[in-house]
Amino acid sequence: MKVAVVGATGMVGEVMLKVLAERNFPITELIPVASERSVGKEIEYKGKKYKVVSLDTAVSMKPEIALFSAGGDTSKEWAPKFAEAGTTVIDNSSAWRMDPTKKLVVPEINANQLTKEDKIIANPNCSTIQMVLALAPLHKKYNIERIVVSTYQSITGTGVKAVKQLENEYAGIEGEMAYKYPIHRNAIPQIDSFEENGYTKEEMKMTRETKKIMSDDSIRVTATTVRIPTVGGHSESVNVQFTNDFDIKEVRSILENTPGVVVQDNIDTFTYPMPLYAEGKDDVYVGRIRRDESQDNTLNMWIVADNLRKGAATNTVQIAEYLVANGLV
Ligand code: A2P
Ligand code: 11C
Repeated sequence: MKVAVVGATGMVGEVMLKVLAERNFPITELIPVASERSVGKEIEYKGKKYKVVSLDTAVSMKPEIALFSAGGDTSKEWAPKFAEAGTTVIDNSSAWRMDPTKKLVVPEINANQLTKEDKIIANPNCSTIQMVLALAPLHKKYNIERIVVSTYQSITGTGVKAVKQLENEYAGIEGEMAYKYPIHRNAIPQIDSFEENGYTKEEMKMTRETKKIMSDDSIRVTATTVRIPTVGGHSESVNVQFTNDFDIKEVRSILENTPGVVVQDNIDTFTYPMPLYAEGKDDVYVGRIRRDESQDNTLNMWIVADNLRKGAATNTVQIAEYLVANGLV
């Protein structure tokens, strides 16, 4: 497979390269792509050096697959050009997610919707992926009516400039700010810009993308998304109300048998997921599983995953793996 990684010098792009190498993705030719300012720069893949090329050059090289993580504007403009050249694009930006002609895929849930005709495939938002991976099997069994989610999100979701801001704050150096406020010793209840309804874009992504991935518009979702000074992954407090009652042991067993989910839940040993320990891992960790005693058929849980891995790079690579395994590219 000839594979282009668009945004190869970025935070997610770098993890994409790492994940491709780790999983031994069948690459015959790697094409790292970034902005004009990075053309000619070298990146390393499996111990070999590769020169970064421009988007124009990459299109003309006609890769079979292009993994995109270079921002929404780049995706909007360039994904159709790759698709036109016969490349299948898997896009990690928000550009195509809610386009009704594009599939929004978490492989464990809905990769079976993919066909050869899908030339631009959307990868969901990180905070959505980890939540739906744990909720999809429970929805199948008990039918979700409503989700109330609050997030505690890693600064790596913002990119290198946020990591730099936190480092500067630790060191007491004044520098460029990724956020409107200090992030060290803080919690910022705003991720992305505000929409007219008073919710942030991140909150509305969790609402809209969840319905699309689960193919169920009747699921009601309300989210509050918060940035905290962590780096290992996003954490989520999820309260979910089902139509049907559940047995907590059965819930645990369903989650334990869900590919990609790892249950870390033992209050006797103080075992629960935390971003410090999720960092660098591909799994979605679930703990603090307990009945909401204030309301019927309602469950509380705590979900943690590395936002750069399953939340972005790993999910994208898994989509590519599915395409290859099923002869769709
Ligand atoms: P570059 O390193 O040349 O700026 P991050 O989200 O971590 O900032 O990374 C964004 C990635 O997307 C980088 O690899 C960046 O390349 C790339 N990128 C940003 N803007 C463009 C663009 N207009 N065309 C191609 N790649 C872009
Ligand atoms: C964050 N979820 O943590 C965002 C980053 O739509 O892919 C990813 C934004 C997106 O800030």
